[in-house]
Amino acid sequence: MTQPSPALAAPAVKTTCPYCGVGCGVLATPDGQGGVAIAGDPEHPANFGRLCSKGSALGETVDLQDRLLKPMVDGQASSWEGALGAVAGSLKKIADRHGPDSIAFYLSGQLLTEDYYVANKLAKGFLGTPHVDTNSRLCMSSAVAAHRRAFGSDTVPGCYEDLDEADLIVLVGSNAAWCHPILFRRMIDARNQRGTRIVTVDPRRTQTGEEADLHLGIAPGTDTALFSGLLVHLADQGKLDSRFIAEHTAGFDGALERARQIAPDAAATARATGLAEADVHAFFDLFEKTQKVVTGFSQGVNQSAQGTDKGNAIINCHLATGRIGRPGMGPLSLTGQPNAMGGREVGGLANMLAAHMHFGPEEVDRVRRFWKAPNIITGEGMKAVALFEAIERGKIKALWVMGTNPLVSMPRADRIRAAIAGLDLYVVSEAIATSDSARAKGKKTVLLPALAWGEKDGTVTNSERRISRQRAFLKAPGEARADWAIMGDVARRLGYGDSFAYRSAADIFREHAALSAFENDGSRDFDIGGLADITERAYDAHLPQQWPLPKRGTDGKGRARLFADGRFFTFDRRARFVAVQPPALAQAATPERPLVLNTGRVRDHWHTMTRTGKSQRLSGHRAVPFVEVHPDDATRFGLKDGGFARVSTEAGQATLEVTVTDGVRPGSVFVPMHWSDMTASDGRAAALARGIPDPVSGQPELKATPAAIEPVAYRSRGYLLTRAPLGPPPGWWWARATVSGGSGLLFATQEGSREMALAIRGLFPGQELAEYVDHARGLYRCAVYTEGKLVAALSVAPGDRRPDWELAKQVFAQPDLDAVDRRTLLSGRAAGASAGPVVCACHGVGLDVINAAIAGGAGSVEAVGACCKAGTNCGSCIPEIRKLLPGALARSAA
Ligand SMILES: Nc1nc2c(c(=O)[nH]1)N[C@H]1C(S)=C(S)[C@@H](COP(=O)(O)OP(=O)(O)OC[C@H]3O[C@@H](n4cnc5c(=O)[nH]c(N)nc54)[C@H](O)[C@@H]3O)O[C@H]1N2
Ligand SMILES: Nc1nc2c(c(=O)[nH]1)N[C@H]1C(S)=C(S)[C@@H](COP(=O)(O)OP(=O)(O)OC[C@H]3O[C@@H](n4cnc5c(=O)[nH]c(N)nc54)[C@H](O)[C@@H]3O)O[C@H]1N2
Ligand code: SF4
Ligand SMILES: [Mo]
Repeated sequence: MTQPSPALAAPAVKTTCPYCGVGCGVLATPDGQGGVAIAGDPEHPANFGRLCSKGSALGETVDLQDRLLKPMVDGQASSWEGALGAVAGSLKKIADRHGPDSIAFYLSGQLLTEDYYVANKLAKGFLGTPHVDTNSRLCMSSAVAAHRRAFGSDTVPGCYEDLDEADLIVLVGSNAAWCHPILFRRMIDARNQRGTRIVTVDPRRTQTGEEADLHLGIAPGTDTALFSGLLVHLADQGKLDSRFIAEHTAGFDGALERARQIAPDAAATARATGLAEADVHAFFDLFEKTQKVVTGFSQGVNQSAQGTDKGNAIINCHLATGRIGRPGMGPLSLTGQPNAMGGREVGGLANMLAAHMHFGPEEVDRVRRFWKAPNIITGEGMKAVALFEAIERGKIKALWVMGTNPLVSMPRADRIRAAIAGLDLYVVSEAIATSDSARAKGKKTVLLPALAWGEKDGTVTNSERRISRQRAFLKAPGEARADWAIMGDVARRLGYGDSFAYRSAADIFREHAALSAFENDGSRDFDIGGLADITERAYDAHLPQQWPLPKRGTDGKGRARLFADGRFFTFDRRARFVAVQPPALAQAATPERPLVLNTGRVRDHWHTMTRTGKSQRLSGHRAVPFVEVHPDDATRFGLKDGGFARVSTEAGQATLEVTVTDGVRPGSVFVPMHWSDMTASDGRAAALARGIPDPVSGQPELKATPAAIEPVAYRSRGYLLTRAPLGPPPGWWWARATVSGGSGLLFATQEGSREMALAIRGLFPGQELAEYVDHARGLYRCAVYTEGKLVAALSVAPGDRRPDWELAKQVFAQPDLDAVDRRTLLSGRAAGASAGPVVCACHGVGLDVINAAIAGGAGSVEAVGACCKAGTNCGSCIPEIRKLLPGALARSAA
C-alpha cells in the first residue's frame, strides 16, 4: 500500500470488509479520484489489523467498469421515475390479479441489515407475501435450524476469543484457511502460543487439512455417524456432564440410543465413515480428554441433504459435556457472508417473521402492531428451492432479486434461467450490469442500479454476533442508489409511504432495534434495545458491538457468550438433544454416474466473481474453472492433469480443466463454484448440483451430486491478452481473468495454429504484428503493436499442453517493451527463470520463485518470506508455502 502524500491525505474511513463472515475491520483511504488505499483496522476485534488476500485487494475492485449505473426497463435505459413506476405498477397489477402471494423476493446475506429490514417489512407486512427467501438458504439455514432445535433460538453461543482460548479446535466441513482466513490465522496463533490441536473433518484434504494435527478424510455425508460415535464414546467412558444434562437439557436418552444404533463403537464409526479405526480413536480420545473444545462448522455440514442433523449431532456432543457458552468451548457456526447473521436478525428468511420471531399467533400480532402492518402474513413462505420451482410452474409471477446471482449459485441453475423467462415481472437490484442474473430476462425486466461496497452505509453482523458499520467513502456513481431507498420509493408508490418514510440508514436501524426489544423482556435472544435510541451521530461513530444488547443491565456492552447459565430459549428453558437420522447419502454408484461431485471455494475468489474477478492479484491464483480428480480416477477415466474433462450430472454439464490430486478421495471430484457465463464458456458448478433439500432446513445439498466424467480433447490451446476484454468467438472453450494492464483469455479450440493466425489478423486489422510461426508443430505466437505499444499477445500450441502465461502476463503489464521483452513474448521463454503460477497474491510471487528460494536453503515460512516476500503480507498463502517446504511430506505422513 502506498501512503498518500500528507497534503492530499484524507482521513481513513473505518468500515467492514464486504466478503466473508469473519467481518474484518478495514481502514479505507480514498485517493479522491475514485480509488482507495486499503489497510486492516488495528482496533477491530475480529482482525486486529490483519486482512486476507481478498480484503487486501479491495482497492482493485471499486472501479466502475461493468457497473450498472442507470435503471433499465426491458433493455432500455430509463429514468428512476420510469423504472420505479414500472415496478410498482406491475406489482400492483399482479397482486390484484393473482393475489399478493404470487410475488416473491430473493434476497442476500450481502445486503446490509437496513436494506434487509426494509425488504422484509415491505413484503411480509405491506405487500402481504410470505415468499421472501435468501441465498442464506443455500449457506447456513441448516445451522439456523440446528440452533433452533437445540436452543429454541437461532443463537451462536460463543465468540472468536473462544478460538484463542481453546485447546482443541475441530473444523467440520470447513476450509477455513481459504474461506475464513483471518480466523484461521487466529487458530494457528493459538496453536503456536498454547499448543492448541486442530482436527479437520472433510472428504478433501484442503489447505486447512494440510495444517491440521489430525485430518479425518471422511466419506461424503457421514458426519452424523462420526459425531454419533463420539457421543457413544463419551457416554461409555463416563465423560458426560451428568449434572448439566439433568438440570438443563431434555431428550438425552433418546439421542444416545439413536447414536448407539448408528455408531455403537469406534470400529463401527470407522466403517460408517470410511476412516481408519486408529484415526477415529485418536479423535475420540482428544475430544474426551480436552475440556476446552470449539467445534467450528461450515458448508460441509450445512450444504447437505442431512445438514440439520449433522449440526445437531455436533451440538449434542457439546451439550452432553456441558461444553457450551464457556471460555474456549462450544459449537461455532462459521457464517459465510458478511451479513448472513443480520439477515437472520431481521427475519429475512421464509420461515421467520422478524427479529427472531416466527409465526406464533401472538408473534404475528406483535409484529403487526409494531409495524402497523395492514397485510401481515401469518405463516411461512416458500424456501429457495421450492420458490424457484413455483416460478417454473407459473405460481409466482413476479420476482425481485437483490444482491445475489441465482443463475450461478442456485442448484440446477439451467432450470432457473428457464423459470425466470416465464415471469411477468423480473426485477434485479444489482451493482454489476453484466452478471448472469442481470442479463437474464423475464417478460418484463427491470434492472435497478444499487450502491456497492464503499458507497453505501449501514450495518452488518459477523459470525460472533458482532454488529459493525459499513461506511461510505466514495461518491455514489451514476444514478445508483441505496437498496433501502429504492424499496422505500416503491413502497410509497404502492401507498405505504408513511411506514417507509426513512431519511437515513440510522432511521431504519433504530426501528429494527426497537422491534427487537418490543415486548421482549428476555423471552427472545435477539434484543438490541440498547441501540433503539441511537442518535445519528452515535450511529455514525458506532464501534463494533456484540448482541444481545438490551436496554437495561448491560452497561452498553454486548455479551460475548450465552448459555453458560444453562438457560435456553425453549419454553422450559432446557436445551434439546436431537435423535439424528443415520447418514443416507445415496452413494449407489450407478454405471452412468459413478462419482460424487463436491463443490466449494478457492482462496482468492468470492462467489460469482463479479467483484474479485476485477482484481488481477486475485485472478492469478486460480485462473480457470477446474475439476479435482484422484489419481486412481484419472487412470480409470483416462484423464490427464492439465487436460480437459466434461463433468455431467442429471442437472447439467460443464467442461473443466483437470487437476489430478490425492487431496480428493477416490470416487469424489471437486469443482469450484465461482465461474459463470460472464467469466467462462462452460464452467458453472451450479448447473451441475442436484440440490436435494434438507427436510428440516430446506438447504439444498451442494456437496454430493452423482456425476460422470469423461475426457475432452482440443486441437489447440493458448492464451490471448488484450487491453480491453474481448468477446471470444463461438466454439472456443475459454475462461477470462483480469491481468495487470488488461484482460486475459485462456482458451482451447478445435482450430489449428494456421486458422488462429488468420483469426488474429481479423481481430486487429491493419495493426503491426510480430509473429513466431511453426505450423508444422502447431505453434503460433504473435504480439500486436499500435504505435509501438503492445496491445495484444496471442499464443497457440497443441491442445495437449497447459498454457503457461505467467511470463507473457509480466511482459504485458507494461505497454513499452524493450528488445528482450519482445523476444520473450515470441519465444515464450524469459532470459531469466520463469516465475510460475502465482502463490502469493499480495506480492505476486510465483511457485518457481518460492521453490528456488527453498532450493537455496530457505527452510521455513519466515525464511521464504525474507528471501522473496511471499507470505509476508496477508498470510493467506502460508499454508501453501508450508506445503512446499522440505519437511512438509514427512509432516503430513506423520
Ligand atoms: N475465498 C472465499 N472465501 C469465502 C467465500 C468465497 O466465495 N471465497 N464465501 C464465503 C461464504 S458465503 C461461505 S458460506 C463460506 C464457506 O466456507 P467453507 O464451508 O469453509 O467452504 P466450502 O469450500 O464451501 O466447503 C467447505 C468444505 O466442505 C467439505 N465437504 C464436502 N462434503 C462434506 C461432508 O460430507 N462432510 C464434511 N465434513 N465436509 C464436507 C468440502 O470438501 C469443502 O472443503 O466461505 C466464505 N468465505
Ligand atoms: N455449487 C455451489 N453453489 C453454491 C455454493 C456452493 O458451495 N456450491 N455456495 C452457496 C452459498 S454458501 C452462497 S452464500 C451463495 C452465494 O451466491 P451469490 O449470492 O449468488 O453470489 P455473489 O457473487 O456473492 O452474488 C452477489 C451479487 O450481488 C451483487 N451486488 C454486490 N453488491 C451489491 C449491493 O450492494 N446491492 C445489490 N443489490 N447487489 C450487489 C453482486 O454484483 C453479485 O451479482 O452461493 C451458493 N451456491
Ligand atoms: S477474512 Fe478476509 S474476506 Fe473475510 S472479512 Fe477478513 S479480510 Fe474480508
Ligand atoms: Mo455462503
